[in-house]
Amino acid sequence: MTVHSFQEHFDKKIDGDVAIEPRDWMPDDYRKTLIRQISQHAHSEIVGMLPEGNWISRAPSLRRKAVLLAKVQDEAGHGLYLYSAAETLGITRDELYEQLHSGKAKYSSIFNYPTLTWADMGAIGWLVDGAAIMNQVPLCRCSYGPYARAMVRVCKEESFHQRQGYEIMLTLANGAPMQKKMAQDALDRWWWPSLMMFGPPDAESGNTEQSMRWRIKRLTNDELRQKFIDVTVEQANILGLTIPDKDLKWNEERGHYDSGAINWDEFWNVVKGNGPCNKQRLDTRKKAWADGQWVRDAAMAHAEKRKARKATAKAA
Ligand code: FAQ
Repeated sequence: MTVHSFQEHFDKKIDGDVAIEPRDWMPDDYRKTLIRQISQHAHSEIVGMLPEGNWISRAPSLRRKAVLLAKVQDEAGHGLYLYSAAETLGITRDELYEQLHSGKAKYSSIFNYPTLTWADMGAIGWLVDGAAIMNQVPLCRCSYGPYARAMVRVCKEESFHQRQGYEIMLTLANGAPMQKKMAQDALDRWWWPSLMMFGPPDAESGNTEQSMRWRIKRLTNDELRQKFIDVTVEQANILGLTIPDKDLKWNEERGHYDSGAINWDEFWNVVKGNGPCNKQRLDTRKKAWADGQWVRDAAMAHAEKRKARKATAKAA
């Protein structure tokens, strides 16, 4: 088969919605785009454990602590599925970690904001997991098989996360005036960064057009952001909380909410590493990696010893 016919075969599969699997031929740029997106996604799950991990020891009850602990563990699991999916494309786990630790690889902007009160656990579950689900449900139909399959399980778990967050918000919003104030304050701080999670506006998104053609992305950044706004406004109404956007208004003609302008300077500043917690988050990940060196050394020593013992037994 010539490269030309490999390409034709690949295009046919994409057009026919047949999944591309690790051993199939694929264009270099398709592989590169997938490694970039899946690894950014994996790093986001792992770094995303930090803002919530910060509150495990301060959860207001044993029940809340157990639920939060389980949620944060789930995020670690998501990171591991996603690193495994990226590895099927020919990159090693060590290379992926190196890219994160050196600052070469991106992770979601949202995790560079601080978690100041318990209500932030509610806001993250409700808004951040809510936005993640909105983005990830279409990824269950991504053209690359291992990524699409990982997303199915991730989305199921994210739904539980979203509900636990919403339930925290509901409890606070129906609690004492001070609790309701805390919930509103968390919404005020997390609303705009959550909208930024979907990425830059379509006109400025360098990857969307090609990723849509390859059926990696099924909806554009702006389409997903709009869907998220439309469902979340209704949820805020039920909570009796106010979305911090004075331009938010139902548009009968469009059948969608119109919303105010997003501060894209803030977004790019965070993406470039200058958000409130970028340095702290990366330092924590690098320290965790360095602190785990003895575990990796011990595992390697154990494996070497077993190998040597097996070789001796075979020779005897
Ligand atoms: N933050 O051309 P586009 C979660 C970058 S998981 C930082 O539009 P694309 C679970 C982008 O990489 C959250 N960087 O890019 C959880 C590109 O730069 P590059 C993560 C961003 O890939 C919940 C440049 O800007 N989810 O939350 C961001 O077509 C709670 C231009 O952008 C995923 O990763 C951003 N927000 O679309 C965990 C989902 N947005 O690489 C713990 C999978 C864009 O060219 C607790 N990823 N950039 O140098 C995607 O769907 C896509 O990659 C997008 C971006 C939509 C994020």
